[in-house]
Amino acid sequence: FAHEHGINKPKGYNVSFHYNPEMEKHHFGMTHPMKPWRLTLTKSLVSAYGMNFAMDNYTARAATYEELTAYHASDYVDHLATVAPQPQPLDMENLNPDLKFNLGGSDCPLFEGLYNYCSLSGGASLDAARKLCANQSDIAIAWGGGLHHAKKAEASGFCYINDIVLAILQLLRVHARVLYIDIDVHHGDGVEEAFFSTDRVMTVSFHKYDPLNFFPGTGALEDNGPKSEHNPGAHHAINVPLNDGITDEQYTSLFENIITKVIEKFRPGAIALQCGADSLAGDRLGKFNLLVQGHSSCVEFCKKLNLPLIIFGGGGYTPKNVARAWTYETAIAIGHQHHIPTQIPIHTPWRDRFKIDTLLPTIQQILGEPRQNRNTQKKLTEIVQHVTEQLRFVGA
Ligand code: TV1
Ligand code: CA
Ligand code: ZN
Repeated sequence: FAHEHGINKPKGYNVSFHYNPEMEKHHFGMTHPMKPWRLTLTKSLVSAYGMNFAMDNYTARAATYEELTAYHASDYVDHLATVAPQPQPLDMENLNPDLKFNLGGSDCPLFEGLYNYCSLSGGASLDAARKLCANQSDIAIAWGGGLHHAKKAEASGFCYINDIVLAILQLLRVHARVLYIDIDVHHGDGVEEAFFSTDRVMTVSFHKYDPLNFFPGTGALEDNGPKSEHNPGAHHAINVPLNDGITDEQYTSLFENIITKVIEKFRPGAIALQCGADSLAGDRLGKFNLLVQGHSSCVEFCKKLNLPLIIFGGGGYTPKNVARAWTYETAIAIGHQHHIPTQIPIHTPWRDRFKIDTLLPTIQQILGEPRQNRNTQKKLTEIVQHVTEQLRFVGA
């Protein structure tokens, strides 16, 4: 397609795409919501649109032990490398009474090739970060990354290795300040925790917040980093707690409003954007009303800031919707979004999996009836106000 329409790689603007087809061969278990196969579907749609002609494509390598232990505890990584997979399925809640490093429960099962899966995800995000550091990419994309819940010495919420933290540590070698933005429907707790005590990383997560009923239960509006004013990390964690049913219009306005103010005060040298697609309408776990348009407007907005940008995947549990969003966001990165046909190309492998043949389905096409919107304008205004007040403590 790109060939026919003469919209090949523009000189002077580089997007790199970091991906390893080995990743999707791994399985968390039959009924587990995390399906690495969504990466195959995404890659196949990106290719069907001919977008690979407009980017530098890299087959990501596996991260080394030394790279993984740049953040993670070595006894945890050792354990990950040696634990034997359990017989599948093990899909009932925590059948294993003794979860070493929180491994082997239903959320973070021990599956065949687990260590390989983790190091490939980490390797792709590290490669992406290094391309940005070397000024060889303006935007680097790693859809296999974005595993924001992993802790230093613990697996959590489908995440084992925190590829985002590893990538940001690379960016910090070159940039004085890095801004982390997280549009996954879940709170980016692992990344927030890793950089809790530094003023060199500001974390901003937008998420559904319902501490008793929605994972991980953290990320209240008032949680803005260490409570001690002597800790440099104070005021450097921004949380945007939301309720079910938020619309494109509300989300986009909130995002642009908050990120504009954050950029003004924090003045980052680079941006790391986690694009979890479970914030889309029709997700198996998420209950927002976001369309691909609203979700991807966040990517478009970040691109316009003209800072080195690394883009990760993350959650996303309805594979056809994940593939649509991440394909459209790839198009935004390379500047093709207004030139590609919205009809899914006829030769796309697994085209029937998309059910509806458009890249940009309406809320009616996805859900029939939208979910009830439980976000009042009053609450959203309050959020912006609180964030603005926090930012008064940030910057020179
Ligand atoms: C096996 C089989 C595991 C079916 C897990 C949904 C399953 C979930 C399953 C599930 C599920 C969660 C918790 C409960 C804490 C547990 C990639 C007290 C239908 C970034 C991680 C969500 C989200 C974890 C990851 C959450 C990400 N929700 N079916 N598990 N325990 N865990 O609530 O942010 O998207 O749901
Ligand atoms: Ca989030
Ligand atoms: Zn999520």
